[in-house]
Amino acid sequence: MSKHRGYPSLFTRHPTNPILTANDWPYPVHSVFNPGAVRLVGGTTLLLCRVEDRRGHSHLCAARSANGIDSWIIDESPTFQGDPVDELWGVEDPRITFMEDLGKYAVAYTAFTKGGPGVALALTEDFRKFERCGLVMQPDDKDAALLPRKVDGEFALLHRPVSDTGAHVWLSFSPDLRNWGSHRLILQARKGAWWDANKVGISPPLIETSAGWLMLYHGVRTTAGGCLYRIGAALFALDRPDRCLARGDSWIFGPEASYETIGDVPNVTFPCGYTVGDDGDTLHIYYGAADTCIGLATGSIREILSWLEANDSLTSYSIPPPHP
Ligand code: BMA
Repeated sequence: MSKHRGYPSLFTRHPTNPILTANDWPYPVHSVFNPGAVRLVGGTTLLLCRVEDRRGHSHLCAARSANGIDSWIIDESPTFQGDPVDELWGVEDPRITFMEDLGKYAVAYTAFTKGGPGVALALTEDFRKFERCGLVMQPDDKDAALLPRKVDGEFALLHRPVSDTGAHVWLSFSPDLRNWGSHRLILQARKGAWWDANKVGISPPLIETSAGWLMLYHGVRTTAGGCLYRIGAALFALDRPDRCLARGDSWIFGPEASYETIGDVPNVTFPCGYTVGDDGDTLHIYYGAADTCIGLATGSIREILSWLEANDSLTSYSIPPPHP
């Protein structure tokens, strides 16, 4: 494993990054970033990209590639647009989960409503036709993803509501994907000088491993020069996804390359999707860089888990107690 400033590099940027930019789009767009990702049956990688137009409104557009790196086939027009009334300022930051019981993909996304950003869900089998579930978490709430199967008979949704106490990751449960309750605080933003003080949110959906659900989450550091969006790791129990087993002390991926440090919003690395290679270990994260373009970085699930074990900081902040 290579090192950067003495720290292990858990992710390697693809040499052709950024792999997708606005210039690749078949119709006029301002920027493309924060894609959800999935490997379809047959191996094709599908990215559901957030695409921003010159009004500042976003829609989602699908790009497909056999190798997940290049030769993308991009839909000729927007794939999924905001509902003109309920999502009038657009749809952002999709996270895709294949729902084992439903045999469908669920897309959790940020719906920009008149009341601010909230969490909405849609189901699809082919990323061409969508069944909208509408807003499931009212504003201010974003950074949502479903778990692929029910926990104790209920669907489980990670999301990030904002309150006076900060922006933390919550887990909520539903019998039908529409009515949500049994809310649990599962990952708190730290305080003070920490890289993930005050504001955290999941990045891609949780990654199932033999050790537990691996969460890659973003932490936001507010500085005099603007916000820094970096990625850290935590682990949750497979049968009790509200129970945090480990949390890394430092970030493991952050803005360094010029396309990550320069753009509409500088110093942002924001993955919303991942795929896993045929070996079951190679992890590809697809991320928005500086809210402008899309990068690909590759790591090893095994190495991230070993790093987490060696750099676990659970003792240095307060974890919410597991539910009885
Ligand atoms: C977050 C989200 C992301 C965005 C990031 C940096 O709050 O809105 O869509 O990439 O800010 O601007």
